[in-house]
Amino acid sequence: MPVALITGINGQDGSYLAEELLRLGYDVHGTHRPQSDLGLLSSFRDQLNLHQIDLGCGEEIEQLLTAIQPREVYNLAAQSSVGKSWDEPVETGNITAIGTARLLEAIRQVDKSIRFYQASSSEMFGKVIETPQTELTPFWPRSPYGVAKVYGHFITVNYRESYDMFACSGILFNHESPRRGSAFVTSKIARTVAEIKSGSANELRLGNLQAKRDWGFAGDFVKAMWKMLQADQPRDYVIGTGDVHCVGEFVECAFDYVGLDWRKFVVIDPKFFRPAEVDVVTADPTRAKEDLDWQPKYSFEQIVTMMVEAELQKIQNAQGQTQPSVINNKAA
Ligand code: F7E
Repeated sequence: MPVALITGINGQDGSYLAEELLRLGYDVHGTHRPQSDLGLLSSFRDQLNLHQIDLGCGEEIEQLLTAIQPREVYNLAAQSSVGKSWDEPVETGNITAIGTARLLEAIRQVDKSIRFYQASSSEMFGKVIETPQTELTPFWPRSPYGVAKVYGHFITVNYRESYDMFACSGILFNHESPRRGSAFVTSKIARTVAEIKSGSANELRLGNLQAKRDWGFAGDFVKAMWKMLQADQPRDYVIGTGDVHCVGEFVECAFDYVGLDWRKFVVIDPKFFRPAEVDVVTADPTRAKEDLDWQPKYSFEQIVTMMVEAELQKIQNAQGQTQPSVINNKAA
């Protein structure tokens, strides 16, 4: 049974990847920080080996690698909120950037043959130099988070080139799901739209509606992570859909789904604007398609619908109702 280690297993991507690796027959280990919420793992937690470790401590990482001897390590742990990274720039650098170096160095010390996946981000492209973005597009990060991810990306490239390690980065564009953390805009929109529909909220406060993102489904994207580590050669890959929409379109699509006019509920609040913005990012995932036979399956509309529907369902479950969902109402 191959052994895999996922850092940050309790997040959106960690939970989808853990499920995928279990399905593929792996012995799955995962790290999480003390006191972190493990709710996303609850339905299959008994099949996982969980370890309380954060990427702030290289020694603990080395001990864990020595004990479990993984074939593959997926580094998904990070301070992943772009907005929060302006409030916590040093901690973001410590975990998101230097944490990657700690992990790579621990792998080098324990077993150089371990295959390593780094979660790089489209935030590295920032103020984009060309459109669409490929693996060769230069970076211009626009936040402490983006800067930290650039470090993580290049230290991964550097370990590959210096030590001949199988280390590669997936440059992932935005990827969403009903498991998305509540701080991210898609999750906030889906949750609040469901609350407005069910009468427990009356407005949705947002910042920049013009920002454009290439939104995919997280469950599709974790499959690309695994494929990258099964390839003959380690390479970096852009993972995205190539389909771009602005935040306002996400809002409109979510309100449309529940039959409400978004203009009556959305309030623009300067508090949610960022000191520097990434205006638009667009993936060119050609390399992933050609080398890995990877393609996203879910469309923008399907993702919006899936997220709003999941939030409506949560509200219904909390209220102990058995009424049919909006989807079923519409079908009827
Ligand atoms: O913001 C705008 C905001 O926080 C998207 C992370 O997974 O993807 C994610 O980073 C856009 C921005 O994601 C609100 O200004 C408007 O333009 O959902 P977000 P992100 O910053 O794109 C990349 C690929 C990662 O790697 C990151 O880890 O939405 N926006 N109003 C808002 N954003 C938030 N959060 N809240 C608002 O009220």
